[in-house]
Amino acid sequence: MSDQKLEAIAKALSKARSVAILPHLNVDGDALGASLALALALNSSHCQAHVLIEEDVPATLDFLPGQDLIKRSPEGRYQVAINIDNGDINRLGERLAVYQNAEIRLSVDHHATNKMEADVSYVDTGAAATGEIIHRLLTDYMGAPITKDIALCLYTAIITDTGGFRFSNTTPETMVIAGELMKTGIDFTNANKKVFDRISHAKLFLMKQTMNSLKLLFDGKLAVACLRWDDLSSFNAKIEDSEGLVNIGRNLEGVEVSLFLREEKPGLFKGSLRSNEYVDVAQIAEKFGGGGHKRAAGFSAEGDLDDIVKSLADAIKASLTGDA
Ligand SMILES: [Mn+2]
Repeated sequence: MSDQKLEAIAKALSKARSVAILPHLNVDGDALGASLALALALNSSHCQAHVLIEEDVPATLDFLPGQDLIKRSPEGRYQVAINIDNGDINRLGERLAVYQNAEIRLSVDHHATNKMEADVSYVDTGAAATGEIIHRLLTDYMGAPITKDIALCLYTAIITDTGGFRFSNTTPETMVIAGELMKTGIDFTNANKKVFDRISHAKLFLMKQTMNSLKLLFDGKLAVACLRWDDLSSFNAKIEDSEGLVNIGRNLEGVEVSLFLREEKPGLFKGSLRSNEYVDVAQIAEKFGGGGHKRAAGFSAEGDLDDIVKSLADAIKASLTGDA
């Protein structure tokens, strides 16, 4: 089945001489893997494509190929800019100008809460990862060969967003694509080890702090945990070191919703929400100015931790009892 928007995106990319690829702030494996796969494919043809990010590449993703195509600042003006795995213009950070100054603005994403403005915006909420959409774009619409390097990037994108093919967003199509990628001979065990298993010393410390802070509310249906600024700064922890800590609460028996708050700067919190079976956490995150997926979402909040937890808990209580 052909999609007109993907066709238009493929056409614009095929004609472009320079492309800025813009994943969301604090890149994860899907955002960076999908971006690098596209960059590798475009650079192997006619075009100069850069992946622009503002932070360091997380150590968990340092094995991804194509990192010479990552730039910290734009090199001139780009003809085409493409937003990747991001539904919120604020998550372009300082790269917003690059996006707005491009002649053509494209967007490819899978977040249900996507609000990006673009000349062509393609959102497929049924795709487990943006990497799946990029795979479809490259193979079905651009006729680009999936090299081993591109395959490793896309495989990493998919395992990141499906938790290693375990989350409910995993589809038969996800497995078919992953199978195709494996056929190229990628070292998938290493990718899984780097993304899921290896932990830094800082992360071990943060895991302990998270467990110490964990509280249960509403008959154990809501787990709340937080990391304070002092915890994060005392161990020189990077943002990636707190990735996945929301799952400590989510995985506890009886828990439906896990709320994890990380104090990024004094008084400024980044919130993560996960649910197990029935609560739509994207709706809750949206009430607090964030967004995401039904079972995984995020938001930012400023102020006193107790107040923030209280207002979140009230909103979550309503959806736990069905009074939302
Ligand atoms: Mn994603």
